[in-house]
Amino acid sequence: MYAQVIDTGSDRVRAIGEMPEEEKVFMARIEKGEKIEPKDWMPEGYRKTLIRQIGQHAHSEVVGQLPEGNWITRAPTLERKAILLAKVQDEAGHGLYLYSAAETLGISRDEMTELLHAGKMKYSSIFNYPTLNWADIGAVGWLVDGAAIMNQVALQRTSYGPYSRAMIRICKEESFHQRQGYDLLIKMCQGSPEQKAMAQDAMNRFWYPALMMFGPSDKDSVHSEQSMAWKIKINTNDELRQKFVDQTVPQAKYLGLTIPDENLVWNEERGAHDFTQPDWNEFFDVIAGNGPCNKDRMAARVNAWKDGAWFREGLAAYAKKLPLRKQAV
Ligand code: FAQ
Repeated sequence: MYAQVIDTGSDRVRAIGEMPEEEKVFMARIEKGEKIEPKDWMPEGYRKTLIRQIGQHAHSEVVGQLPEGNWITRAPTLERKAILLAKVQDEAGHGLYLYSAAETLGISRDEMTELLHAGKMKYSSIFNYPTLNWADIGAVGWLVDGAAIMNQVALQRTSYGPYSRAMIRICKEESFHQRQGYDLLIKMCQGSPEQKAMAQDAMNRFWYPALMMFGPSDKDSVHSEQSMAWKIKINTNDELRQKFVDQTVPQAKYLGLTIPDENLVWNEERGAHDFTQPDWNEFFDVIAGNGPCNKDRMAARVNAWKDGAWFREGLAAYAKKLPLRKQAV
């Protein structure tokens, strides 16, 4: 169902000697750390890879509103409700920055939405897992936003200007998201034994899906080599996953939560934690459309798109009328 239709043509990294002159100039700019802007010459594979990655990221932000939106009406206090509402609205905003960045590459937001709805573009695997208890909202902020930021901080230095600038703004907001999730879990972990048990249950269910957010292990990553040569990606999937584990272990300890991995241990020699990899069969199954919530998530998005048609049509009709009215005046 989720076959890759945005053919990036980027499977093979070419040597500089094999490149036409304009591509050599492009690669020299990338090497120097210059930003590539929308009107600059770029290889077709670079453009398509960006549309695939930025579009997928935009879809993730929008679909990512659903698991949290599920708890807005059931937030335990007015303050928590206001925080959650603000966070969910931020995710919509992040989607908009990212759709706008992708639009500079020659694809419209409508086209990307249609590709998503047709199962021809992806969104992050994580949002196919349900939020079953209130502590899950803490886990989404702490672990899911935490994993997202770990990747996005590096993406601020990505080579495509509009993407890099969107990332700078998004990272500022995501850091608030992560802190609110951690704060929520501190309160629950210092609360009643039942609340602590809810937090541990959330940790148990979100740990491995959070690790999966960084993508398959490097040996199975299709795009990393070319994307890193183009500085679209700055780190490999495994590098970021390792950094995330190393950052999260002391935070879990402070909360008094146990990470559900018996093999998690500090490796003095490597200066990093050894840990159990997620179940990669589950990951590939989820991104193939068979996760616990894939069907619900897509149904919710398709229905929202249909329900909003009258509003989009109204805006388009108004935009058409405006210059005519101005002319008449
Ligand atoms: N889920 O060759 P690679 C957030 C696919 S934002 C689904 O390694 P790549 C905010 C990949 O597309 C979270 N599919 O791919 C928030 C490819 O398939 P394709 C989103 C995945 O692109 C928080 C295939 O596997 N962040 O959470 C996933 O070089 C809380 C092979 O993989 C971004 O999108 C996955 N996890 O590296 C919102 C960041 N991983 O396309 C609400 C930008 C891999 O050939 C609440 N994206 N695949 O059919 C990236 O950095 C990269 O795209 C990676 C994957 C690192 C995700």
